[in-house]
Amino acid sequence: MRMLLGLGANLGDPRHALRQAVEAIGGLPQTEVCRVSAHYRTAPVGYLDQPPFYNLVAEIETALSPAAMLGACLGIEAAMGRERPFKNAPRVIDIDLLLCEGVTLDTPELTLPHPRMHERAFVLVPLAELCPDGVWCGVDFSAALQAVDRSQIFDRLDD
Ligand code: PH2
Ligand code: MG
Ligand code: MG
Repeated sequence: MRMLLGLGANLGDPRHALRQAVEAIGGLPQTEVCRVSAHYRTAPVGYLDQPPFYNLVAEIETALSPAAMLGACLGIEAAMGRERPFKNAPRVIDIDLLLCEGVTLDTPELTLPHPRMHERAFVLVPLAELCPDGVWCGVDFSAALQAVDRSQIFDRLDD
């Protein structure tokens, strides 16, 4: 199954953490990383008193279910030292499932498509690099892309 993941980090060496996390995702069973956006330096959303984030979006192909992939991503976060002191707190790494091909889901653990992806420049701008027409596996986010506030994106850096 094709999936889109959103990664973010703003503690320690965030760009190294992004690379390390992508590598770990590629090392999961029956999982291949197909495409990865550049790194984007972005304004924090939600809780503002923290350093800028680095964000990327990755497209993967996996035989894992969405629930299994969520568990695996939480495992990678934990192994990398992720702590959760409060909502939207600074973090060494965050790995979110954005879209899973053909899947809509609303459980306490996981909602797909990701409920806030359409309002987040730090997701939409890297995603547009992979899907310039604003459509991914039949999911159309082109209207959100038109409306995106690019002032929230400070820099694009090659990984
Ligand atoms: N993640 C959040 C909340 N705010 N802001 C930026 N710029 N990047 C993120 O990845 C991010 C955020 C919740 O996970
Ligand atoms: Mg997140
Ligand atoms: Mg998360």
